[in-house]
Amino acid sequence: MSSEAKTAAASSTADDTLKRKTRDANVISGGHLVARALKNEGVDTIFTLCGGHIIDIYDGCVDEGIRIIDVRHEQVAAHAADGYARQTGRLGCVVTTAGPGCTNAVTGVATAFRSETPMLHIGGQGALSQHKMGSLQDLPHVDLMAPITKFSVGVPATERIADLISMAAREAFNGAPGPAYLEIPRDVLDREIDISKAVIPAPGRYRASTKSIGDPADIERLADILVNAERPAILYGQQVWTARGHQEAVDLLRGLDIPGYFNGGSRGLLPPGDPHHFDRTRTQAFAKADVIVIVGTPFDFRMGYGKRISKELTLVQIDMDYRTVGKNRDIDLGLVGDPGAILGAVLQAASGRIKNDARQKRQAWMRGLTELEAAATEKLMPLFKSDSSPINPYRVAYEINEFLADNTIYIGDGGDVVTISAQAVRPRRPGQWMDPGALGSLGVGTGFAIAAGLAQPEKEVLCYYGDGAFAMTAFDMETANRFKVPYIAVVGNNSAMNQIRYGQLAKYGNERGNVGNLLGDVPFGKFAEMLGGYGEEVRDPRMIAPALLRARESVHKSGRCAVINIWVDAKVYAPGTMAQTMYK
Ligand SMILES: Cc1ncc(C[n+]2csc(CCOP(=O)(O)OP(=O)(O)O)c2C)c(N)n1
Ligand SMILES: [Mg+2]
Repeated sequence: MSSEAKTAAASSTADDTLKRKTRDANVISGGHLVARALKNEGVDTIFTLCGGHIIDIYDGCVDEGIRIIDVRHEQVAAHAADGYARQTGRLGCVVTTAGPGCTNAVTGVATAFRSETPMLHIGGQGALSQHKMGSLQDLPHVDLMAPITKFSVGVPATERIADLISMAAREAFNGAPGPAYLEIPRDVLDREIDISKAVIPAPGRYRASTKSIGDPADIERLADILVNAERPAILYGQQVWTARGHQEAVDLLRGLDIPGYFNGGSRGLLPPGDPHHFDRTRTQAFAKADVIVIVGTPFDFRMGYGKRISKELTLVQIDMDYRTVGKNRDIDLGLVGDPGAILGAVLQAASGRIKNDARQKRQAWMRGLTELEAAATEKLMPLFKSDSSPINPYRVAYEINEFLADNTIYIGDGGDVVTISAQAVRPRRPGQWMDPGALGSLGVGTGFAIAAGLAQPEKEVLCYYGDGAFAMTAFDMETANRFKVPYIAVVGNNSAMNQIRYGQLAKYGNERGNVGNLLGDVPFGKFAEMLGGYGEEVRDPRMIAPALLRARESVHKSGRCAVINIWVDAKVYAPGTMAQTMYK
């Protein structure tokens, strides 16, 4: 009798793997197959919170040398897997137990879905042999995860585990990336089989290049459009960074003299002060441009669904997802493929055709926009330098930007204070801006910070939280300390869910507007101290900069997170909040 048959015969449900675990090299358990397949896919770290349904995966990870980062809440594990993928460019991986382990991770997976992050969620499930009998933590996970993933599948047999992981990885990188979910029942995971029966796609041999450029004729058309353009502008979105097309994106701006605008993870593609970097004049540029190219960001609420873009210009859209091009807004030319590959090919096609008269006009257009940028910055300066008390959140944003080092990864997690910070904070390098993206999820910060620290140990990590957002996931600051990836946390504390409160006050007045949005005054600096780190309360705007420096020093010296809790004026709101643009 083969060991596989013996195993199957011996167990009607999942017996304890560790008791039976054979060391026969020809035999492998489901959890070890998971680890083998993850290793083959280039996954070196999993984010998880333990549960009896998934422990054999940990045992496999120990054998394969895969790092296990265990957190205190599965939401953080999922955000961290997302953040790790954003930072490494590889497949992120979160492993949760059945039932509540999965439901707790939903927000993180959904965030990755709307942000188009390639990641794999592996979830436990009760044994197949107890299917529908009411086993512990049983839920229809595959149905639950289907609408927020690109691929949601149950693994029916141990033999197929590695094969289905390779399928999930392909799905995660298909077109615009996104999350995939695999449910593995406990008996499927714990079972041991002859390794010869397992389907294990060979590393490097089950995925093709994603660098497609679409229709070559459209590359030529776009090159023609751009060399003839006199007032072009390009907006780069999250996908440009996700697909690591940043060098080609920058080369195109420089090669043709086109002003660049950046949103989401593409912030930081060019350093502030670079002649092709623009961030305060998008509305003016889009109003006067003759050509606009939108790369890797949909016409969603952040773009007013494309409706604010003038009809009198040539609009080009490049996206990794065929379904996104032309959605919500008619376009003149659409290209589908890898942003970097397409932009590189366009520059190459354009190189021989550059016309000096058009280029000179583009340079003049850029000079004009540069002047407008400077004027817009000047206009903000009184707010940035405000000495008022309570502290103006614009001042906090300004001080944080002044404080950023060349290698600081900036994470924003909160409502209004973080929205305001986007007007001041300019990351110095690609990949150094992280935000939740279109799902707008509060609570991403802690998981992102842990992931950034693990993926980029030589970089500094700073997360700016609202007080509402901070309290959602802050307990995993302990995880950051435990795994020696301390970061600087700054809380803009207005003791409220202020971004929502604004709309309530505007709509229902002072009497009825403060309902369900006021929070207590919490000295969050003490939270860092409780975890063995440095904490400080700041009420004087002049004390922000020195407090940030003390935080940096303490994180360095103690290896523990620091929290600078800055008490800010609850009466100051971001312009978008006051115009309620997110709902328009
Ligand atoms: C998980 C989640 N719950 C609720 C919301 C709705 N929401 C958006 S902003 C906001 C207020 C956030 O408060 P805080 O983090 O303190 O930032 P503030 O607006 O006060 O600066 C809320 C509740 C959300 N985006 N995400
Ligand atoms: Mg708040």
